[in-house]
Amino acid sequence: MTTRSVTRTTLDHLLTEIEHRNPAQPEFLQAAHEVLETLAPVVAARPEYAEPGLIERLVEPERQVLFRVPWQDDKGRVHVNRGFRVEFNSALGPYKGGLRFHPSVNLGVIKFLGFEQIFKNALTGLGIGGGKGGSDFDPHGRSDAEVMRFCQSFMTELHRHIGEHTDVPAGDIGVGGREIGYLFGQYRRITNRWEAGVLTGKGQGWGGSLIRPEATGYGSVLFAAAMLRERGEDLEGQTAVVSGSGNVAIYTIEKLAALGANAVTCSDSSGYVVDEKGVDVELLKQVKEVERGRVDTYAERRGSSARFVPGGSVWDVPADLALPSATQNELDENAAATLVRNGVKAVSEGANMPATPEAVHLLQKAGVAFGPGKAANAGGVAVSALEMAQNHARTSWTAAKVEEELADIMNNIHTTCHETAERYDAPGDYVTGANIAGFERVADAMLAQGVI
Ligand code: NDP
Ligand code: 2IT
Repeated sequence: MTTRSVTRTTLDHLLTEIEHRNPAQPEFLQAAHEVLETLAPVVAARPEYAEPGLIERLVEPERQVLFRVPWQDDKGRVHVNRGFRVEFNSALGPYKGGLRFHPSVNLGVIKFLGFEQIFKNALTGLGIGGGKGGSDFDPHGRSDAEVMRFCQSFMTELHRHIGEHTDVPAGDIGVGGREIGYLFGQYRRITNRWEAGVLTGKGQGWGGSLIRPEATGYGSVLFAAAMLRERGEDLEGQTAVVSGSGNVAIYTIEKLAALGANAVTCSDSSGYVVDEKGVDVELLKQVKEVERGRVDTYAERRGSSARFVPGGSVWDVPADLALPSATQNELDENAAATLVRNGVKAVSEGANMPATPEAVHLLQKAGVAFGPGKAANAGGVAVSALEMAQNHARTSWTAAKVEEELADIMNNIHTTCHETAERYDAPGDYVTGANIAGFERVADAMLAQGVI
């Protein structure tokens, strides 16, 4: 047997062990499989990575915090939600990653997101470890006062576990500027400290960075542009299908338009909108960010160019590019086959793990340029780290400076993934490139810091 096949067998055993230890956590197991399955070449080439216990430590969070979050609605009724913070790996810096408020949140979902975050944050080249948190609280239809009381109760427990040098949460699904404001207020009140760097995604004027709201979507488009450049193409004149209509989707659509491409869809959990003229991002912002409405309202107001399709799959709409920007496993094998049939050239994952493993395989086999989330959507957390740097220096940078840094970081991530894939005999395979490059950086730090 070759070294690589011995390594493969060892990794397979490890995966079986991980399955036994983490029953009923399908999303975490999916994420662990996806990473470990690509590591054989690097573990075979670098014997230090085969050291007993290294990968076992990597798949086990350093700390997991689970807590009760009681709160009262506007009628005085008491609700009890669950709060989570998984502090996965701090070899490269304080735990860093968002908070998700969505009814589907459970420990397995937070562990999958935290695990992905380790490698994503490593790829940015900045000093941030990996973590993730959230709650099964559903903010849809809740008043501002209810969201505030929930956030205050959540932070009343979370504050014990976070800090600018320890763990720095930010937003994710269901957590945006409003929630970060309420969370920061409660942290400040309880601790009696102005500790700006404890949360990122703060408002402008009280420690937030310019371009943080835009960063994930802009970065995902820049990653798509870099993949196209590699193939001698650019974004000019390309059409795109985008899913979601939240933070990532909105700024993905905005950047596509700015670079000469045209997003013809957006969606939410009720259905999708096709807009032949291209999505009007200002109208979408008004409906979603100001009024907290739904995409069917966008279609009603937009006039004859747009129609709302209840349910259905946004991936049925033909386009040159696909940028899934809603949630995990939203793009399955059937959807991937439809995209390929319709001639898609590149897929850039704005969301975390939106494509299923079968979909990724099919797209790659068909020669589609595929940018995995841990590379393509790293712009958000990268600008969060730049927000931390600004907070630490008690300064704030211009939008132009932050955008320039973001573009550099996204191009560097693209180059790193591309070159790493070539180095390990997988040219054009950004999944392998991202996993190995992220792994090398974290594993080297863990080995240097001893068995902890
Ligand atoms: P938002 O809450 O702003 O928007 C989420 C969007 O996705 C909404 O349109 C929502 O529709 C839709 N959606 C969420 N869950 C589901 C579901 N189960 N089925 C169908 N649609 C769904 O979140 P973000 O835009 O911030 O996050 C989107 C994705 O990007 C997530 O995967 C997140 O982890 C990832 N991400 C976010 C970053 C950030 O900086 N915010 C950074 C990197 C990645 P509805 O309102 O109907 O639920
Ligand atoms: O998935 C992600 O990278 C985020 N939700 C952003 C995390 C952050 O700390 O900005």
